[in-house]
Amino acid sequence: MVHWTAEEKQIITSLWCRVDVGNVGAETLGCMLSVYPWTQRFFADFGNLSSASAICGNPRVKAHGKKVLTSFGEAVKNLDNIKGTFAKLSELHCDKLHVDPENFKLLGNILLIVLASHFGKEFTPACHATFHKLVHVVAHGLAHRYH
Ligand code: HNI
Repeated sequence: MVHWTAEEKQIITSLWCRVDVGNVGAETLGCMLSVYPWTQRFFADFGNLSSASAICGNPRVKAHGKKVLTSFGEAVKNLDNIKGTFAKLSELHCDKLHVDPENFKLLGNILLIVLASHFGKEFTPACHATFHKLVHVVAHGLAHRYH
C-alpha cells in the first residue's frame, strides 16, 4: 500500500481545497486533447475538437473536464484507498472504454503543469513532488484492472 506522510497529506488537502475543479479540469482535459491529439478518438461524439480554440470553447470538454477532476478529488479524500476508490472506474476505462493506461500518465502530467501555472510560486518543489506521487498513484489505480 502507498504510504503518505502527514506532511504529504497536509500539502495535498490544503492545496486541493483551493482548486477550482471546473477551470482546472477543463484546462487539463483541453490541453490533453490539444497536445496529444490521438486522445481525441475517445471523445469522437464531443463535437468540434479541430483546433486548440475549438477545444477550449467546447462545452462538452468543459463539462467532462470538471467531471474528471471532481473524480480525481475522490482520490484526495481517500488517499489511503485510492485503488479501491477507482476500482469501478478502472473497469469502465478498461472493459468498456478501452483507454490505453498510458493516457492516465499523460493526463496526470498535464494536471501537474496546470496546477503549477495556477498556483505559481505557491506550487513549491515539495508540492510538485507530492502531487507527482499522487497523479502516479491515481494512474496506477485507474490502470489496476489492466494488470
Ligand atoms: Ni475518464 C469517463 C474519470 C482519465 C476517457 N472518466 C469518465 C468518468 C469519470 C472519469 C468519473 C465518468 C464515468 C461515468 O460516466 O460513470 N478519467 C477519470 C479520471 C481520470 C480519467 C479520474 C484520470 C485522472 N479518461 C481518462 C483518460 C481518458 C479518459 C486519460 C482518455 C484519454 N473517460 C474517458 C472517456 C469517458 C470517461 C472516453 C466517457 C466519456 C463520455 O461521457 O462519453
